[in-house]
Amino acid sequence: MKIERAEVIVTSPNRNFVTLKLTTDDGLTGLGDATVNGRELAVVSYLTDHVVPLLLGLDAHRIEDTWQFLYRSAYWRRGPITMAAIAAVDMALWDLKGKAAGLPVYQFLGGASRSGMMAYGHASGKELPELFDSIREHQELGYRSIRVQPGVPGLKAIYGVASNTGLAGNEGVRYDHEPAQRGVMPMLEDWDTRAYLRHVPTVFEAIRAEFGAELPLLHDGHHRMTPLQAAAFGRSLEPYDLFWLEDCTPAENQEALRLVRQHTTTPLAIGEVFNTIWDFQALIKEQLIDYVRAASTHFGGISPLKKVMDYAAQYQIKSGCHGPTDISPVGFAAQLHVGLAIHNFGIQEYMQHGARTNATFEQSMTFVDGFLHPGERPGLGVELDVDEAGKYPYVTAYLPYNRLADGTVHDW
Ligand code: CS2
Ligand code: MG
Repeated sequence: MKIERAEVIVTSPNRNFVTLKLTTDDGLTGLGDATVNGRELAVVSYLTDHVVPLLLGLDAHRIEDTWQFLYRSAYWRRGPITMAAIAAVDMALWDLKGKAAGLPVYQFLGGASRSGMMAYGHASGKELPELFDSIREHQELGYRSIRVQPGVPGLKAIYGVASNTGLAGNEGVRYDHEPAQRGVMPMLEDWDTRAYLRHVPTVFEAIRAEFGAELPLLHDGHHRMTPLQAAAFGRSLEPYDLFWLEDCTPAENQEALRLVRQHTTTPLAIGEVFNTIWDFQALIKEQLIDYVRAASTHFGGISPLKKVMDYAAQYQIKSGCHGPTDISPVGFAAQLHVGLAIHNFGIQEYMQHGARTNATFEQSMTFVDGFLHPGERPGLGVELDVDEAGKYPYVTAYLPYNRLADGTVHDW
């Protein structure tokens, strides 16, 4: 099974996606996701100019060897662009191996450890009534766990709080234009950490009063706090029993988590912006987090994702893979196969793709009663309709950013 053709396909059905398609000499095709939100064309160049020429003629069965070759031979290690490009190759090779053997990928990772994976959806709203409606909408869709992002009095626009209402509004693409906005400049939002820290606990108190003690609730701090602020925030949320607090501090400084950890028992999740197992080294070894947020697409693919989750398992740390709409259906399927197989699965984020995206990427994945399953189709279980993809050329789109009242750029 030799790689005969490698194509990089860019499509923007509801948002931009970069997909690698490998074809072997026996006519099998494998897909990999290389989407880096807001920097898509950099990965296209990395793949087209520097990876595709190296792949032609290689034995498609040699997944680990190909991964090590791409990682080590480049000399320049890590980083989102490099690791997304390697991820796409890794996923496509797993897809091919599955198709060649007639087995879904999870069977190569140890087989199923469960019958389905609990997913969480994103509820948001500027005011409480809108937020409660959003939580109910998600419950009606089957979600049993909910991430909550409320508005903050005095702030106009906050990342993670959807600006339009109705989950199925605009062709089911409410999530697809949020967070990345189509346009040539990132959208400007505002931020005030003290107002946020005062307000959010009152929101969780109201949610517990309305929805009861049982519903698992999550919250994303989006790297905005200092260690001291995060420690106090985690403590103020303890009465509301969160499933997790995500990205409380910018975690490139892993030491910050030691301080946060000493002061709060609110579970912590980190790692959607990480690219390698090394980024998690201190966080896992010192048990500074409870959930690993890596995504197959930004972490070098299925092979390293399985490795980091196995490492985390030794410390009772669980998976909580990043699953926003900027992970394409291919990347999403890849991590569902890992999640089904590992023993230490925790939860899977699941924002839903828009209708045009689902028509472009045909998927075997299912979401029933709040539980995800990758399906039984050989390989990853995703096929790309190339004609459909060709209808939607790349559109410039950027994530937003924010500034404080005095104009200083802040973490968003
Ligand atoms: C978010 C994402 O899903 C999440 O937890 O943090 O919306 C993230 O900001 C985007 O995927 C960035 O591309
Ligand atoms: Mg996040």
